[in-house]
Amino acid sequence: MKITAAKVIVCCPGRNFVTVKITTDEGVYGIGDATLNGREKSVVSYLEDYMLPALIGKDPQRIEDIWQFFYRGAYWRRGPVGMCALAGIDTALWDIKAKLAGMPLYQLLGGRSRDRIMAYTHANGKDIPSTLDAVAQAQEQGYKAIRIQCGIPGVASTYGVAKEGKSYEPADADLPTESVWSTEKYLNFAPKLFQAVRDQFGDDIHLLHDVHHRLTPIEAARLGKELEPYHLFWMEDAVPAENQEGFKLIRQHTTTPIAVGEVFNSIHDCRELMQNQLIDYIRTTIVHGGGITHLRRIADLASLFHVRTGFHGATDLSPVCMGAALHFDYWVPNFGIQEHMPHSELMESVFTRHYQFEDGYFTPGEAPGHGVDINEELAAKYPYKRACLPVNRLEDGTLWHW
Ligand code: CS2
Ligand code: MG
Repeated sequence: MKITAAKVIVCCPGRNFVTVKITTDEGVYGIGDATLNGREKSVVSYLEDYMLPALIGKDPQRIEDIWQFFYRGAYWRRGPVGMCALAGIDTALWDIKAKLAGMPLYQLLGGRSRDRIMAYTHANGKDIPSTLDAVAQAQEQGYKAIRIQCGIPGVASTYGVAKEGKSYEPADADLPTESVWSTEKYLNFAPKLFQAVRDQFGDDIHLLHDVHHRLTPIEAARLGKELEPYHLFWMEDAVPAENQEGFKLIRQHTTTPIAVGEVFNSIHDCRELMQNQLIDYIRTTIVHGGGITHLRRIADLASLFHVRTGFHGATDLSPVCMGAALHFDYWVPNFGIQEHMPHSELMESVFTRHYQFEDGYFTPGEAPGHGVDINEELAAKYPYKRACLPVNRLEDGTLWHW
């Protein structure tokens, strides 16, 4: 069996997506997500100029060998662009293999380990009352787990809060916009926010929160400690994860569970944090982590240290990644939770999917492969439009972590 064609489909039905499509001489094709928010065209070039031409003629069934060809063979290994490009190819090859086997991808991975997949969604508002309204809406939609983000009094805008009347999309301008941040105001405010949520919604609902890389380890330790009475499901990305030693300081001070890893792209980024049990959930997902082949290795390593998966699932990860992720979630023994920021109707119109949401849980569907496809004709109607993520400054003008 041979790969006869491989291409990249870039489209922008409300936001940019990069999709890899690989076709074989037996007419079976597979697709994979290769979207890297704000850096899409870098991945397109990496694929079109250096990877896809080398795929032609290869046996698509040799997933592992192809993975190693593009990892070990790259010389300049790892990094978000290369691993995202590799993820697109790898996911497409797993899609092909499952279609050839006539089974849904989760069966190929080892069958399902659960009956359904718990998801969490986002609730955000400019202030506590509007955030509480958003939590109520998410509950009405059936979610049992909800991420809470809120505007901070005295801070013009903050991460995770949608602009008035819009759904949340961080890559919101051709070039980076600038936002302002105050750690002091945030740390003084956050416990009040979660007190209000628990007061109104009680103890049963799972609450999550994304700090989005903005604290130092001792500040994260303070936050985790002060949020303990509200028993969060997790506190995410409390500090930038380059300094993994810093997580020891957080761990010494708080029992609030810790999630990290959506910006990681290889097992080597995750290893120290997991083997030292400094985190509880690993967020690295299929599109940014080198595909299904590599995520299986990350999940297996995680399972040795009580770490569970908590796949990143923002709207800048396409429905193709969501579909593949749900098959992975259905199988993986150390599953934690799946993020779900719903794609818009327009985005979903370009991608057909088999995964289903019901009462707070997903099932991946029984179609052969990962069950997601792209309507190329429709995709062509929405050409790429550059959009960059914001940058962030402290109130004194210091460029900070966004
Ligand atoms: C966020 C993401 O969903 C999350 O946890 O961290 O929305 C993140 O900001 C975007 O994926 C960046 O493109
Ligand atoms: Mg996050």
